[in-house]
Amino acid sequence: MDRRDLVRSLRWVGSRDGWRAVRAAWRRHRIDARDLPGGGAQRARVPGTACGAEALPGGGVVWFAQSSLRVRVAVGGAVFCGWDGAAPEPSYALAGECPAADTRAVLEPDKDGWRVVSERITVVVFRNGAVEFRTPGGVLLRRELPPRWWDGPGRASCWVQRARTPADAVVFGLGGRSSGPGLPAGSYRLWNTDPCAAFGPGDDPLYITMPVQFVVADGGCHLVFHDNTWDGRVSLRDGEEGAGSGHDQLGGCEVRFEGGPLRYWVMAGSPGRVLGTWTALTGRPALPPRWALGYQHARWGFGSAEEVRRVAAGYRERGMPVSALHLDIDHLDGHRIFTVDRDAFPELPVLAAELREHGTRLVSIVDPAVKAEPGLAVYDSGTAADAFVRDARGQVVRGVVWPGETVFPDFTEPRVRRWWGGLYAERLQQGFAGFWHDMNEPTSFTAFARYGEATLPRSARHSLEGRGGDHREAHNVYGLAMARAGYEALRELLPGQRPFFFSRSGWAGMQRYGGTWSGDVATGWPGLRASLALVLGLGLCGVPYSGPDVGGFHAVPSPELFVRWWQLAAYLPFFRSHSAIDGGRREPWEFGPRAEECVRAALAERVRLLPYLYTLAHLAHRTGAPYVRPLWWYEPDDRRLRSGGDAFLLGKALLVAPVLEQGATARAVRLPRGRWYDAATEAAHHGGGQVLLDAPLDRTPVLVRAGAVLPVAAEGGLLLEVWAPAPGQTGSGVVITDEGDGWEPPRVERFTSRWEHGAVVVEREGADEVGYPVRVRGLRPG
Ligand code: NBV
Repeated sequence: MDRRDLVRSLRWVGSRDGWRAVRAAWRRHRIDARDLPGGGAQRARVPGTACGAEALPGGGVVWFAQSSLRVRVAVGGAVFCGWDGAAPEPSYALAGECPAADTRAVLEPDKDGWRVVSERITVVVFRNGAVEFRTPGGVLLRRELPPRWWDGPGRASCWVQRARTPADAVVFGLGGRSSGPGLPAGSYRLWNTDPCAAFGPGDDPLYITMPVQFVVADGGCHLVFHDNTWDGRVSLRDGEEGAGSGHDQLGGCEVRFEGGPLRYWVMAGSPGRVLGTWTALTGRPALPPRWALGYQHARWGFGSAEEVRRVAAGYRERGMPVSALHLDIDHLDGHRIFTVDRDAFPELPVLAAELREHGTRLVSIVDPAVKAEPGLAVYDSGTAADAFVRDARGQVVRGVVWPGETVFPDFTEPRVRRWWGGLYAERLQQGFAGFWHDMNEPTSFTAFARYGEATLPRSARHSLEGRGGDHREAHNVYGLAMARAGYEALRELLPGQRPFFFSRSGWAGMQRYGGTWSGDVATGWPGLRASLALVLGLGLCGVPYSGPDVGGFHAVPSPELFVRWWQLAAYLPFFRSHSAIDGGRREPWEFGPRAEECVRAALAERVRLLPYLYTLAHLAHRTGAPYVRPLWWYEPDDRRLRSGGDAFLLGKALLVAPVLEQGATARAVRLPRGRWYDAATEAAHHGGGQVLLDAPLDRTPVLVRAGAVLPVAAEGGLLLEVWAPAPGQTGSGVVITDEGDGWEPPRVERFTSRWEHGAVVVEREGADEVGYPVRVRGLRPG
């Protein structure tokens, strides 16, 4: 803690809630010391030598002197490995029932032990318990050393497993990490954490952690997911290329958990295939309603309905469309959830209806903590429903959050999810159309770190779907289970509409219920860079809908920084400006006429690209492919593309090279192969190398892939923008349209582009007519 933080803490501790937080932290400390006795100092157990094997559907089980390993290939290609009898279920990550075994895969003896050959992965189990995963061509994807187990506090079985990956491998993912997208060597904790301050690159862990590693190497890509919700750590080590032979050349990773099963899934193939398999297993990303792809404006501290009206009118007068305004905790009565401060926000439904007439929806923040106040309807009904987390002695656990002393619903109990879900009816009556889950790591304030973390006691009891367990197991899925409660309720309350949720915390599978956002990213150029790392990394974990607080959370950005942040976010799925109560305003006109002009241009481009973004939303929902893709997505074997993380592909057609540096008016970017056109000048660039692009303040460099067929909004509807294929080449594009909401199957149209007699021709697959006006671009000579 630096001196400034200390002074801030002391000031805070001097406040009423501060003293409450000291008390709560002390309580938490005492409960854990009482209910979680320390672990025994024991020798670690290892599997020992293999003594036999048995073939079972999809693979088999190998018996070791002191353990067993089940290998099971599932239909769809994912390989499950479970040590010590661990099965794939129950699991918070899996979308539904575990996929059936692929009976074509069988366990057979091998010179080193046993192997299971499947379509995309060959698994070799060695007699000492090491396990290798190879491509069908025999290239090593990862080699795991025999695991080790020992007893931890409260008799939890801790374990560690080391793995080797090719020296050129780069690891992405692990949830929302600020230092990526390619994760540098180091140790990453798996424990969802509110940093309780604005964060920048390298601050770790953050709100969403996931034991999901997306590994990209020359020899192939794979995703490994350790299905374990406990506190853990992944340590990454760089490979030392050329430093010797054999395993010296391999990079490495160590996974350790403080409890829970040693079970994991491995899937391999092209990046698209891997994410397809991953989201088939854990759920396809929820399809947002179309309005959720428009620009949205939030602020902690609107303070009154009048201020909301003023901001909305400001955008309207300037012809800048806002699809949603987000109300933060200041619209609640004393920060109590599911209430309204009726003095400051009288007649919220009227405000909502008024805004709606202009195409703007209202989104509500929802925190999980309930003020412990008898007489408060939510507290009383929750108490009657026995909804709140208790300690090992049966006392309801109390913490401190915005409303003061609070209690926490146990979302891991189906009955509690139903009770909680019913509360959203009140929000709908107030006129809200979407939901913003915050503080659900869960966060309960702590005064000083030495009294423990800003969350519930680790010994607090949870239902865990009736199995029973403590917070060490439930913590990381608290936000995920809260999202499930809200999403399932909305499906019932408004069956004809697609729910719109985004959640600060979550875990593997959270995409089933909605998206997320950066959380409190620090205002500053490093924060801008971290915003992009988060979106790219989360996309590779199956969570494609996210975006940062435009302008950063806690301070006033310079006009230049605001413009650059806005320009980046205009190409990200969730496009929302937001600021803390003391972070100033984010209305574009607050930053001067030049900034306003630049922002207006970026917003106009966002609106123009909406049909394309909407198609990408549908594609993400159908295949798991994120809208925002790393540059190596189509060429994962190109090492130079793997090392850059400051530019990205938006779908297949666009390459966005945002300006992330102060004062820059040009920037370099390494292009994937093929021909690319500058979207602004139509100048052609040859891919495979580095190019320098102009980036004056009013423009983000964007390139378009030759041959792309891009749906864009034009007066009177949709237009196909067709970018000339490279000579002798063809191109393609897909357009997915629907009503913008609801559950009717969309219309999917595929187009191809090619040269014919010196002209660019576009055709719709399976139809005689293209069906849309076409504009050909990229014909500029040179
Ligand atoms: O609800 C207030 C804020 C919210 O504006 C922000 O987006 C969240 O990330 N919230 C955190 C709680 C307070 C943070 C200091």
